[in-house]
Amino acid sequence: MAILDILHYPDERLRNVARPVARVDADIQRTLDDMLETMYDAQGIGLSATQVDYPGRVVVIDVSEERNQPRFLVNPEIIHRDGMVESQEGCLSIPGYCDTIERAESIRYRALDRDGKAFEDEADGLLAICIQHEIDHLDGKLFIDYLSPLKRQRLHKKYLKLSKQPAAS
Ligand code: GNR
Ligand code: NI
Repeated sequence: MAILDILHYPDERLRNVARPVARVDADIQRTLDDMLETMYDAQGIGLSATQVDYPGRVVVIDVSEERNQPRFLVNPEIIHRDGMVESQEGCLSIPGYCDTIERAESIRYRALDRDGKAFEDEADGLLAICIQHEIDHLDGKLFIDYLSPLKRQRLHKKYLKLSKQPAAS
């Protein structure tokens, strides 16, 4: 396993749209395992392929307190949304910023698991939020895209400046 580099806003590669995975083979499984290790290392509850500059539609999630319930979603799709909730979000690709946006409260989704087996399930609470956040990443979308233009512009300036400074050690 390996810890991968996580891209930081405003890296343009965060805007790439990921391609569907044709087959869950050993290469994809290794990527999923590396992403899981990277997510645990960064103390996130989810991580998308886009954030580690991998071109396929894959996501890892663990919303458990104990950090022992990993979920692997390949080609995830939301097939139904219900309700609306305010969601306080942060993102490993936008370190140090969090804000409140609206998300669907509960979802029905389908995906392939780590063995390439198709499944369908329902989610609510933090898991539903996280799945929506990660699928957005696969579509090149960030949670700050839902904020007002004024807030986004302020954020963009701040993170552009940060990105031009030498990395902290
Ligand atoms: O670790 C994360 N926490 C989080 C909190 C509220 C809503 C979404 C998230 S996902 C985030 C990890 C991340 O950036 N995944 O893309
Ligand atoms: Ni994120």
